Amino acid sequence: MELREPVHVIDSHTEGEPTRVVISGGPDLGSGSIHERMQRFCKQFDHFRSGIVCEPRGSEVVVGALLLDPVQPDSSAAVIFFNDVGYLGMCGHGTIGVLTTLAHLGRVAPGLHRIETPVGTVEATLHEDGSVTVENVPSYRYRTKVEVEVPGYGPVTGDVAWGGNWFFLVADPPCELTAANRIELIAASTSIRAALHANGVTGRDGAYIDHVEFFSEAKDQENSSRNFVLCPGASFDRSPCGTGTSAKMACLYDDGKLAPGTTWKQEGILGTVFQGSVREGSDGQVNPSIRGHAWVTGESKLLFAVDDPFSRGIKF
Ligand code: PYC
Repeated sequence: MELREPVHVIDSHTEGEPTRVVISGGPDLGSGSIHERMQRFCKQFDHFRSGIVCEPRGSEVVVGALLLDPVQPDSSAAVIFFNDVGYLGMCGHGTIGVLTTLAHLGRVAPGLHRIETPVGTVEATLHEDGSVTVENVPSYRYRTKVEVEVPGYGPVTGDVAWGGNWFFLVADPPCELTAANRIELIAASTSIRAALHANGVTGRDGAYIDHVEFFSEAKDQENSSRNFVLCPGASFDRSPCGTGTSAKMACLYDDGKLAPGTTWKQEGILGTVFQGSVREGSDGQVNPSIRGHAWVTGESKLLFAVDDPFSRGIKF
């Protein structure tokens, strides 16, 4: 069997949501800013993205993270996040997974680290107990109480907010937020996303809103709220979603319901929790932080035979 160069990956999960970090064997994206290198990745090596995260080597749940050399000498890493349908600006659970993976490899020690992403450099602290706090990119609410007519569901109202990705946040879910209801929740959130698109509801500068987030009361009284997050494509976040929690906290801050420094405990669909808080930023934005825990689950060499019809992944 003739093989292409193997790809060394380390898998982890952050509060239930998987991250696959590409350690070696990735495409040569040349030099330049992380944003420029992401453009090259999309245009010339998209088959690499799909081959790493899609079936048969991955699944729609997996978020990939391509490790690159950072531009700034004081950064610990640069990273491009991707999934089964495309690329993510930032990824909270993924950043926790990346730092945990780098610690597993012995490349970072507990302390503060700077990680470059296509939407800005984030700081992340690896704590002695193995948990990670991510100081996410500045986040803000862009539009409040937007009503959209959703075929089969009627009018749905939500806020549009940025937390490193674009979110539509809905406080009135169609059913109880439980993993058992995931099929119904995916159907409803996918219909909302399509209706936003059909009605021209976007993020700033016409950006496509690719995440939809439902909220309800927390199941555990210790926590502040529970969510369900539809990710780009048809997968849902098994974790409480770092960028989604950031978008939520930006809205709460805007409503005067979350004071800077107060802990917000966001429970996800599996009952796992991200602890968040905000610091006041400029122009009404907030600087959010989220803390969670990742666990390494595997270390593998992905093989690609030259005649494998699915070396670019299966496209459904
Ligand atoms: O944790 O920010 C996040 C995230 C985005 C998509 C999946 N997880």
